Amino acid sequence: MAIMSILKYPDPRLRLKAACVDNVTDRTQQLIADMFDTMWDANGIGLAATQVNVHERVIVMDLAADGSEPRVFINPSIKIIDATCIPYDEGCLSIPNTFETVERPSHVLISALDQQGTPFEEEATGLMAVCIQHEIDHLDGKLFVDYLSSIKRQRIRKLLKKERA
Ligand code: GNR
Ligand code: NI
Repeated sequence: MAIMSILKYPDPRLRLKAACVDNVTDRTQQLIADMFDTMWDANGIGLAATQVNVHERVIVMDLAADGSEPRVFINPSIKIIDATCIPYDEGCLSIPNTFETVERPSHVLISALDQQGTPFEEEATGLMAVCIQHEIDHLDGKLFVDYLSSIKRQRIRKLLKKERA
């Protein structure tokens, strides 16, 4: 069990593009275990490896946030099934104390490898659809604040800077 430290906006390492996982190894399993510990410790519902400064395409998720629904997505991709956007008040463990409304497609088909490296597909709506899009964005170096106006983004950046100082 290891709790990793979570990079905080505007750390430039959050902008790196994560590489595909070629082989799911013991090292991948260790990373996944540590990511779950880190996510649950921080009371998050999802975590992308990018946020713990590992630039590989690995996501963990537990929409219940209590250990009851652990999910792993390796090399995830999505296809949009319904492009109708739904608004959701998003937060991010890399952007503490900040919630803003973001609109994303409401229904997606996820393709990924599971923890054993076996491919699977799954349809997602609601919070699951929001969360997988938020996490895949992390793997591509993108943050939810990128969808806001630059004025709002600037304000968030200054507030976080002040809180940390
Ligand atoms: O814990 C989290 N909650 C959340 C709420 C609304 C939309 C997305 C999320 S993901 C976030 C954890 C996180 O930062 N994952 O990258
Ligand atoms: Ni996030």
